[in-house]
Amino acid sequence: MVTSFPLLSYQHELDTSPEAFGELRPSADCLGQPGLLNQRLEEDGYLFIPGFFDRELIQNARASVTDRLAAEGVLDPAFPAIEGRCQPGKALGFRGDLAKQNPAIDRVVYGPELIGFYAELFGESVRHFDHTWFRALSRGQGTPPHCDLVYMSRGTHQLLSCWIPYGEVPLEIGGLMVLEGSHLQSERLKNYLEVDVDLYCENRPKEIEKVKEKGGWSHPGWLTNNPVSLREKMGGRWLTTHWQPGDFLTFSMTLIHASLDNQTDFVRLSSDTRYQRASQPADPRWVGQNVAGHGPRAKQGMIC
Ligand SMILES: O=C(O)CCC(=O)C(=O)O
Ligand SMILES: [Fe+2]
Repeated sequence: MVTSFPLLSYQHELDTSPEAFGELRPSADCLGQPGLLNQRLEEDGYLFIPGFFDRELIQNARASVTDRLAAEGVLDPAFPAIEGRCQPGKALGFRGDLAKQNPAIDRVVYGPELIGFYAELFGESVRHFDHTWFRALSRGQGTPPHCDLVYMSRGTHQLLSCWIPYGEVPLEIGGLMVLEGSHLQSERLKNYLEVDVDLYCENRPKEIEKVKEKGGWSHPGWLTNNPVSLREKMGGRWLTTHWQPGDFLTFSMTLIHASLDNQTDFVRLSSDTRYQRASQPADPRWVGQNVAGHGPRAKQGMIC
């Protein structure tokens, strides 16, 4: 992929040479062929399905969010809200609230198209987590490299994340990227993949204070803040794409991923949601009407 400007991820300039950076492999041609889809998922650790959703569904969901942001006064009133232009200096970030009581987002993430996709992939009925992660990232913001397992490992590990952009996300607005082949390096990442951010050591007073009493995490969850040196160590390329409304990416719990930084005044809107086989146990932190999440009910002590 040729870029005419430096790409940043967590403020590090990415090496965009062909050995270090490339395009996600599309798998839309495998839809309707679960055997092939599963084979791809095993090989790549992800499935990138461009143009999966009807654009109108995505546009409705985007409008529901940009209307809320406009009402908050976060967007520049000189432009239509749907454009999502931020007022300079207004930082956004993790905004799970934007997906709450939001039927237009629910329609996308738990609607028949995506649930049907997972039912076919899993070969049985599907359960999704009851929490919808939602992000509204503004200039300078991005996500450092991590695997999702450290946040959701108390049920089946045959769980898949789904990342959906709400609107076009060119490289300078900064969408998701995955580290090629990293799902095949779990042995090397063993210590990291065993982390559960809500577990603390009962025999370490500092951890009791930090996690149980103050509600913090035993580990930041990130593998590192530096996507450039991580890639040099692990090998593979950082893979991403110029995202279009209608695209989605689903990936496994042990695939390292991160995002490009937003270098514009347009807000980057995306959801991430989780799906598994209904017959397998689900991480109790993410099930129910009022999920425990990473809150006080999720904290668990153990003797280390
Ligand atoms: O949207 C992002 O920046 C990060 C998303 C992510 O980590 C995920 O989908 O699991
Ligand atoms: Fe993630």
